[in-house]
Amino acid sequence: MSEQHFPLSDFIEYPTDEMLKRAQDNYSEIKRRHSIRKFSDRPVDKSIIEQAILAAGTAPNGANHQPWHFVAIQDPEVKSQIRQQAEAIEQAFYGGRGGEEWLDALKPLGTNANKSYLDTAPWLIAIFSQKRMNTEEGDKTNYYVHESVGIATGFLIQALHHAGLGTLTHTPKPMSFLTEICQRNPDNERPYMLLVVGYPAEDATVPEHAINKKPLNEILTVI
Ligand code: IYR
Repeated sequence: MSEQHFPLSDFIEYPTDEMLKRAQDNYSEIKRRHSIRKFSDRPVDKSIIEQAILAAGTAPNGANHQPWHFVAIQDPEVKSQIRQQAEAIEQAFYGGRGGEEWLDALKPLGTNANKSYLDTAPWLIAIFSQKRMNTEEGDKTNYYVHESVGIATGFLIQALHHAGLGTLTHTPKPMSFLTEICQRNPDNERPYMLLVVGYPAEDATVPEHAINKKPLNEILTVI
């Protein structure tokens, strides 16, 4: 038997010209989002992080199981532990484990194994995906876990940008150290991504390489 359904009372329809204007405004705002690799240590209120996580939690996902968990880290001691572990992994990566092709692809970004922003930025958000969901009726399988958590992460990045903060997606490989540091259950949860959050440092830069986005005719086919 299907559950009760409610009318879609909060959908808003706009006149066509207004709809185009809204789409343009959204594009203008989102195209100002750039990954930040130099953060200010200025504090950011927890309430901003909480609102952004609420937005992430509205993402479409498999069977509405919401297969994610977010750990928002501000404790300097925990951030420092994360930095130490991440840098050890990145040293191996940049020391050759990444392989020539990958390391070559990163050259225009100018990245290296130094991850001082993991200490400097006021917040790190560790995003975990969940294989199964615990309910009163027992354990249930989660579906489309990777897709769901990916979309939620996109929502989170957008929400933080919209609020006026900079972010960096960070995915040291392997990331299992985050499970331990954040004290998450390794049987059910996998670290998906580490998001660095804060104000950009005054001298933060964006590599030219990262500004060039593919034109519409390269990324869109209309049939
Ligand atoms: N995780 C490394 C390497 C890295 C990989 C990709 I793909 C990037 O777009 C950027 C960096 C690091 O954080 O330096």
